[in-house]
Amino acid sequence: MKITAAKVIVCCPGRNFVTVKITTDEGVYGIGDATLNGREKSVVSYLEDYMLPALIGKDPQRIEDIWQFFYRGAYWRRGPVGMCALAGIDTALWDIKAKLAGMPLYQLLGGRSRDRIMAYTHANGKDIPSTLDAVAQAQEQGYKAIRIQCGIPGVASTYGVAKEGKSYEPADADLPTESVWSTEKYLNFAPKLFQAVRDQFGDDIHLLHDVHHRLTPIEAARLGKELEPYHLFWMEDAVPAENQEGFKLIRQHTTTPIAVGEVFNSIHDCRELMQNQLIDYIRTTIVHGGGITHLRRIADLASLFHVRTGFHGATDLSPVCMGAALHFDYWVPNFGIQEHMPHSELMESVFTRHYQFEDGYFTPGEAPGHGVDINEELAAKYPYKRACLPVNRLEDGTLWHW
Ligand code: KDG
Ligand code: MG
Repeated sequence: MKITAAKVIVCCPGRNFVTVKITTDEGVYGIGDATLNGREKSVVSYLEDYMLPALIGKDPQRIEDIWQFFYRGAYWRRGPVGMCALAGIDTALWDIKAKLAGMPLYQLLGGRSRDRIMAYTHANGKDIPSTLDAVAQAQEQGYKAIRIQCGIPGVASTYGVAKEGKSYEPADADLPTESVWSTEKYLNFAPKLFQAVRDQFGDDIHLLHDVHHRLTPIEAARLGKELEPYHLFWMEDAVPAENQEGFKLIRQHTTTPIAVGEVFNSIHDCRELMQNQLIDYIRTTIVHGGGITHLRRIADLASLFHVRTGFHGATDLSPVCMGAALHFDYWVPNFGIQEHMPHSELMESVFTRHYQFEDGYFTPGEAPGHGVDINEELAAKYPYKRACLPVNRLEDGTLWHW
């Protein structure tokens, strides 16, 4: 069996998505997500200029060998662009293999380890009352786990808070816009927010929170400690993870569970955090982590250290990634939770899916493969439109982490 064609489909049905499509001489094809938010075209070039030409003629059933060919063979390994490109190919190959086997992908991975997949969604508002309304709305939709983000009094714009009447989408401008950050105002405010949520909704709901890399380790330690009474499911990305020693300091001070890794792209980014038991949830998902082949290794390593998966699932990960992730979640023994930010109706007309949501939980569907397809004719009507993520400055103008 041979790969006869491999191409990239770029479309923007409300936001940019990069999809790899691989076709075989037996007519079976597979697709994979290779979207890297705000840097989509770099991945397209990596794929079109270097990887896809080398795929033609290869046996699509040799997923492992193809993965090693592109990983070891790149010489300059790892990195977000290369690993996203590799993920697009790897996911498409798993899709092909599962279709050839006539099985849903989760069966090929080893069968399901659970009946349904718990997902969390986002609730955000410009102030505490509107955030509480958003939590109530998410609960009405069935979610049992909710990520809470809120505007900070005295700070003009805050990460995770949607513009009036719109759903949250950070890559919203042709060139990066600037937002403002105040650690002091945030740290003073965050416990009040969670107090208000627990007061209104009680203990029978999982609460999550994303700090989006903005604190230093000792500040994160303070936040984790002050949020302990509200029993968070997790505190996410409290610090930038380049300095992994910092996680020791956080761990020494708080029992609030720690999630990290949506910007990681390799097992080497999280190995020491896991081995030292400094984290509880690993966020790296299929599109950013080199595909299913590499995520299996990350999840297996994690399982040795009581670390569970909590896959990133923002809207910049296409429905193709979501579909593949849900098959993975259904199988992986050390599953924790799956993030879900709903894609728009338009996005879901371009990408058709078999996964289903009911009462706070997903199932991946029984179609052979990962169950997500792309309507290429429709996709062609929505061409790429550059959109960048913002940058962040402290109140005195210092450039900070976004
Ligand atoms: O592209 C950036 C987004 O994916 C990110 O800001 C979303 O942090 C995020 C999350 O936890 O969903
Ligand atoms: Mg995050």
